[in-house]
Formats: sequence, C-alpha cells, structure tokens
Amino acid sequence: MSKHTNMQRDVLILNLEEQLEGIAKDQFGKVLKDCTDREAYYVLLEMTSRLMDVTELNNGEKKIYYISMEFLIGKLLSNNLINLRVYDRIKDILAKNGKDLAKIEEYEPEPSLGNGGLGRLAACFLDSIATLGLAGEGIGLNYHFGLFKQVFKDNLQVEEKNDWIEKNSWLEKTDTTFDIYFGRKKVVSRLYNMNIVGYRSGVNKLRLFDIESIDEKLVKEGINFDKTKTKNNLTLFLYPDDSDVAGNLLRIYQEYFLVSNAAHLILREQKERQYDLHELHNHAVIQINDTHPTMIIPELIRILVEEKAFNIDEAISVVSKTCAYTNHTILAEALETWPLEYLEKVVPQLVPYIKELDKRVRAKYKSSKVQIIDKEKKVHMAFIDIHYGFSVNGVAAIHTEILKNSELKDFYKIYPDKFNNKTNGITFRRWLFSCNSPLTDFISDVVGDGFKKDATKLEKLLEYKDDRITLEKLDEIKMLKKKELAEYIKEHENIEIDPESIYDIQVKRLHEYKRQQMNALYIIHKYLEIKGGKKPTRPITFIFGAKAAPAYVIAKDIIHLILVLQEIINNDKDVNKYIKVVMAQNYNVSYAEKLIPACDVSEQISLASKEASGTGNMKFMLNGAVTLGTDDGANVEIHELVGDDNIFIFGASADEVIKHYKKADYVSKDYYTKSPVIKEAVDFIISKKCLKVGHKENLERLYNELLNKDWFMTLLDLESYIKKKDEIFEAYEDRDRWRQMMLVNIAKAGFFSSDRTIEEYNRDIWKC
Ligand code: GPW
Repeated sequence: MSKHTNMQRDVLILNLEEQLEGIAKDQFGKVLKDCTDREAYYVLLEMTSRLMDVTELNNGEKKIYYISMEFLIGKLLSNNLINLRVYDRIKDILAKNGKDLAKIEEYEPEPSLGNGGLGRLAACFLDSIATLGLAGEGIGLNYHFGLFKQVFKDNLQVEEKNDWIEKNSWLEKTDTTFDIYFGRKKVVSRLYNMNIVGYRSGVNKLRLFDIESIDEKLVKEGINFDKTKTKNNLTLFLYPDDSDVAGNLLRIYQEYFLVSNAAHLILREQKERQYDLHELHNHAVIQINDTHPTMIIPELIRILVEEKAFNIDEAISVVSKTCAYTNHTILAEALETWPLEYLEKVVPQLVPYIKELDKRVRAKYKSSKVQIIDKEKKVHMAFIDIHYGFSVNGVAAIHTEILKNSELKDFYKIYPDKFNNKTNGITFRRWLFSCNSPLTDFISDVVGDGFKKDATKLEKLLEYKDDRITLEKLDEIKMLKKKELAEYIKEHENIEIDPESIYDIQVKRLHEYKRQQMNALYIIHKYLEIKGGKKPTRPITFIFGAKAAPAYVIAKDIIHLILVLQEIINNDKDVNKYIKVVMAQNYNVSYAEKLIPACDVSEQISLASKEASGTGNMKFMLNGAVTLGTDDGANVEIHELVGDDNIFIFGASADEVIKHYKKADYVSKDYYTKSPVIKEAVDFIISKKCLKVGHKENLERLYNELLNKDWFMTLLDLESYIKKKDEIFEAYEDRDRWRQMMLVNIAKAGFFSSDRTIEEYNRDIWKC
C-alpha cells in the first residue's frame, strides 16, 4: 500500500465520493449504488486503508511496546472512520446511495483476539496511545481462530471455531520473518501489521506474529485439534481460559513465540536507529500485560549476552530498566507458575537465565515467599517481573492497595517505590461516540464538543441536573436504544422483550467470582414471589452475556442454570408478563456495543476484593446506566465519584472477605440453613421444574457446589443483594430521580477515559 502525505490525505478526503465510486468500479465493476452491502464493506475497507496511510507516530526518541497475548480489538470500520473524522460524511454518501452503514458493518468479521477485560483493555490503550500522539505499538499473536463462537444446544454451551481472517482485511502482510527456536526446534514467524488510528492524530501499528507453517486443517470437531503438532498449530487458537490458567505446554510455546519475536523486533529497530543497546531503556519501554509475556525478560537478557556481547550484569541491568509489569488479578489460580520441567521441555535455552535470576534473588533475600523458583521447582512468573522490572502496577485503587498490603506484601516491603496504581479506562471513541451516536450528539448540543478531546468536560452536564428538558431527552435516547436492542434480540435470540421493562444487564466472562449465580438466584427468588402472588411494579428483563472457558465445569453449569430459567420463565404465562430472562448467544464486542447503551441497571456484583478493576462497569456508567454493585475494583472509584445517592452498593467489604479467607471461617451451608429465602432459592435449582427442562448432572453439581463449597461466598451476600436489587427497581419508578442519576453517572464518567489512564502511564512509567 502506498504512503500518502498529509496533504494527499486532504485531497483524498475532498473527493471521498469519487474515490468510493472508483474503488467500487475497480473491485466490482459497479457503481456504489448497485453494490451489495458485502461489496460496499470491501469498498469501505479499501477507502479507509488509503486514508490511514498517513502520519506514522513512529519517530519519537523513545517508543512504547505494549506486549500482550490478547488484543480484543473488535470490529474496526466505524471506529477507524470516526478517528479519521470522515464517519458522518461517509454515512451521508452511503445514505445517498441507498445504503446503511450499520447494515454494511454486519459484514465485517469480528477479530476476537482476546478473552475479556484484559484483551479489551489492551485495545483501548492502543487507541489512546495513538490519540495522544505517542509512539507506541502493540505486539501480539495473529490467532487464526479467535475466542470460540458460543452456541447454545440443549441449554448447554457448545464451542465452535471462530475464524475471522479474510483475503481482504485490516491485516497487512509484511516481509519481516524471524527464526524462532524452541531448543533445537525451529519455526519461522511472519509479521502482520494492523494500523491503529488515533482520534485527530496519527497512526501506530499493532504487530501480530504468525507462523508460516500454520495448518488450519488440524481443527477437527468444534475447537479440538492435535495439541502436539506445535509447528503447525502455534497460532491456531487464542487460549480460551480467562483467569484460570491450566498448566499447558502449548500455552508456554505461544508465550515464548510472542516474546522471542517481540525481542527480535525491538532489537532490530534499535539497530536501524543506530541506538547503543546499553541505552535500550532510553529508547524503549516494554509494558508486560500480566505475566503472560514475562519471558521477554530472560529472553532479552539471553539475546544480549549470547548475540550482543553483553556481560550478564549489564544485560540484567538494562533489561530491568526497560520492563514494567501490570498485574490484573489477585486470584491465586490465575497467577502463572510454570513447572521448571515444562520450561526445560519447551525453551531449554531460557532455563539457565531463569536460574541465574533466581540465584541472584536467593543471595539477596532469604524469605521463601519472594523466591522465583519455589521448593516444588515451580517458576513464579510474576516474581520475575517484580524483581527484574522497574514498575509494578495494579489496575484500580483498591486492587493496588490489596497487592501492596496482602497479596504482594513481601515484595512491597522490598520495593516500595516500584508499586503504583493505574486505574483502568475505556476509549470513549468506541464506547460512546461509535456505539451511542444519539447520546453523543445530544451531549454535544448541551455542553459543546469539548468532551470529545477532554472527557472530564462531561462534568458540565451537572449544570443541567435540574433541567427537565435535558432529563427527558436523556430518557428518550435510552428508550430509543432499548427499542433497538429489543429488535436485535428478537432477531438473534428469538425472544420478545418489552422496551418499557427495566433492562437489568450482566455481561462479562462467566466466572464464579463474578457471581452470575447470585443474579440467577435472585431471578429464582423473584419467580417464586410472582408465583406466590407478589407482582413487581414494572416488568423486568434480566439479560446475560457470558462465555465460559471450555474446561471450566461449574461455569458451564451456571450457564445451564440461566438457560433453564430462561426456558421456564419465558414460557410461563403467569410470570412472563412480569419478568423475562435473556441469555445472549456469543456475547462479544459487537454485542456489547448494542447492549450497553440500552442498559438501565448495570450488574457489577463480584465478591469484594476479587475483581481487579472491571471495565464494563465504566462503559455502562458512561451510557447512563446505574450501577448495582459491591465495593470492588473500579466500582469503589465510581462510588466515590457519583456519591451514595447515585449508585446501589451492597454486600461484604473487601476487608471482611479477606478476613474470612484468612480465618477460613465461611461455611455456606450455615447461610442456607438459617435463611428460608436462601434455602428456597437454592433448592429450586434441583426442583422438579428445573430437572424437567435441565440436566440432573449439571444442576445437582451446581447445587452441591453452592452448598458445600461456594468458594466465592454467594450465599454470604445473597440477602443483601436481594434487598438492594429490590431497592434499585423501586428507585426506577421515581422517574425524575432516576433521570438525574443517569445524568450524574454520565457526567462523572470522564475520569474513566483511557486517555487519562494512558497519560498517567506515560507520566509515571513510560516517560516518552
Ligand atoms: F488473570 N483479567 C482478564 F489477571 O480479563 F490475567 N483476563 C485475565 O486473564 C486476567 C485479568 C488475569 C481482567 C480482570 O479480571 C479485570 O478485573 C480487569 O478489569 C481487566 O483484566 C483489565 O485490567
């Protein structure tokens, strides 16, 4: 693709229409008007690619490398058009030709190169890095099949492969290839680039590595394939576990493949720019997105020693000054610890360096709690990052405090200055401008355009807190979005929902700590109440969207329960006038863009202390939903910003929960026995009604889990959840108060712009 100067870009923008017609003619021999929506999509893809080829932000003295196993970028067309500032014009030209951009967009395949929050955060960060004009790029893997496609069969989740790469796509094949070694075994990599367009700024790159010898035919049924054929399967799939990292050789292969490519790429760039590698830290900063890319540290050290004539002290010193680590969880099962034996098998060349790093720690610090290789010969990846990186950050204020005071206490004592907080953020380009243009336009009308560059300007809305017209208009926009969602759900799930009902939405990965099961128990409670004659004032629609890791048995059982409730409730004539349940199939970024603007009640109900931050909570708030949540993750900061009157908080505090874990004194059965309300709801899971439409095995297993383990303390908070949830539904009836709450939530969301987060990363860590 050719390079254009800024001036040439202006010319391109001037005759957009001519250009589009030219491309339509070239590609399909037709005028735009006669193109199908699919053809129009390819025309727009080409047009956008031409516009993007400008102003690379690549020429700073120091560059950011954001290394991540996941970049959950979602569809790119609208976002790119917005950031290039041609969205409205393109929309008009299309309309003139009888075309609807929203319909055309349906033909864009969604790249699902991430599992959830962590991957989506990386995508938001790339958008903000480019928008702020920083030279920075993402480095990741070009998975041929993104996160599996979820289908429901027989009220169970079934996983299917999810391909997204087409001949024409946002990917650009490059000439860059590297030889990557696993011991003596070699694979050849190839680099693909994707342009990341900043809003009113320049273009950065997302670099995605692939293998030349990939074989898609290895995939047989669903998402099953021969895991041992590494040379042909390395980049076939995104590892579909979110938080639960099962020991798995293929995962280590993937992680090493990523970091070795990244190391080669970074060092090559330093050479091209004729920088002295002893000064690497002055020209490069590497942000390690959770522990998945941790091996970049020993890999860089190894290359500097073996190929660049560094002595080991020099190599360790310069790499330690270049690498920074972000922690995204305190869940023990998600903290990667690889058996040394596995590393010896996959990357024997790294092991001597890991042992050297371990030896140096051992010589300096006696406590067994900070050793890289433990007594069982397991390598604690996070500990490598903390000892040999210059910064350790958590992703929300409370999360960073928990890291400092409990999870990583022993490290905080050694390195107090390394620890810092960077509360997560979201890009408003996607999560407001693109997914909710009526709201965006309305805000512009009321307070001007300033919030588009500086999100804190949303606060100006507060001046309209008592303005009836503004409040009514907000409500109207919400209703419009609720109607659109109702149509979409009718089409995709074949379920009819009432836009006049309250939309209560919980969308996020399925995990016990996020407690979708608690939400399900509330629904059971409501169902039983209605059966007993107690009707809610207004109908409520409970909407879920969640994928469970294919091997996470209980998570799949929870999906099963929700689907069983969906079938029972939606088909019960006494009840379905008052409540309905929707479990959205294949929840992904595009689905989120439809659900979030339509939401009234945002469910953020994780067990306090367990959700590092959450970012869905921010997206909902920005679109005028009111949060029902625990004081956990970024909910705490939302709570502080909007005040007690504009949020509904319930449940045990993080301190209380941490104490329960320490004392091991939580017994779920006690709560079950003591409370008739809890007992009734839990028992319903194995009632005749459920067993009639569901599977005994799944339902009994879930019932037993709740009764005998309940590791994430569902029953501890269930009663206070029921109470708060009844309260929030009642509050909805005070329409004036509710509209004010919507307005305050939108007005206070500015803090959660990822532009703010990235400014902080740059100010405190990257210093570019
Ligand atoms: F376990 N998160 C995620 F910490 O989506 F690595 N996937 C993951 O594998 C991990 C974390 C990991 C999420 C957190 O659960 C969420 O609270 C946070 O908002 C998000 O990462 C971004 O920081």
